[in-house]
Amino acid sequence: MVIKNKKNGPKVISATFVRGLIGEDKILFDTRKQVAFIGRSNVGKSSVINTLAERKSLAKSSSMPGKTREINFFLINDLVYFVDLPGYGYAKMPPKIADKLRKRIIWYFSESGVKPSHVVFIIDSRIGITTIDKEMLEILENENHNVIVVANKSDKLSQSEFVKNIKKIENDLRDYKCIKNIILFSAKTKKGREEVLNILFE
Ligand SMILES: Nc1nc2c(ncn2[C@@H]2O[C@H](COP(=O)(O)OP(=O)(O)OP(=O)(O)O)[C@@H](O)[C@H]2O)c(=O)[nH]1
Ligand SMILES: [Mg+2]
Repeated sequence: MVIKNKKNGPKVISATFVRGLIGEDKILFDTRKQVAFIGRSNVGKSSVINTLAERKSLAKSSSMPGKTREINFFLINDLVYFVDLPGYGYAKMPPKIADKLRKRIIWYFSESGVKPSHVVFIIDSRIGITTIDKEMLEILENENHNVIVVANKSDKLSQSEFVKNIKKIENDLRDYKCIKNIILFSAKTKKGREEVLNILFE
């Protein structure tokens, strides 16, 4: 059930942790749609989920990169699953573990049989699009996913970085047909929250 509050957009009434998968399991699959959250380690995937759901620690976040290792399913309003994926691209992670997590992410997108209604692709708005982000975007592009780019941590941008960084991000992403929206976001200040929820629940 989605209750639309005219002023604040869709309202999250219930949010619960359902299950953590490690890939190769049976995927959680029912008639409800799934929204996947993907991005480099530490960009704030878990924090963005908490902000969207208005819950402090539904998804576990940490200042140490590499926090989320399983594919965690959260049920929102008994209607849609938010799927918190492990991060990729953390240089200090032992290569064996990094490889396992990368395979886990690709398993979700390419082998699990799920076609998420939206993929929320999260970047750090100070850092922008990296080489490894582009590799991941290629996979999403080839499989025709419906991607929303969320440029998180915008509260950390200085005035001068603001315009410059947005322009650079838009320019770097201009050739990806799978990208439907680019939204400046802050899990800290909740900037962009209504905009993202409106797209996910439309
Ligand atoms: N200032 C600021 N800090 C943020 C924001 N979003 C996340 N953080 C911080 O960034 C760190 C990483 O956040 P997580 O949500 O754990 O990041 P993640 O992408 O889930 O990380 P992994 O699970 O390791 O891939 C934490 O210390 C958060 O408090 C934001 O919008 N603004
Ligand atoms: Mg996480």
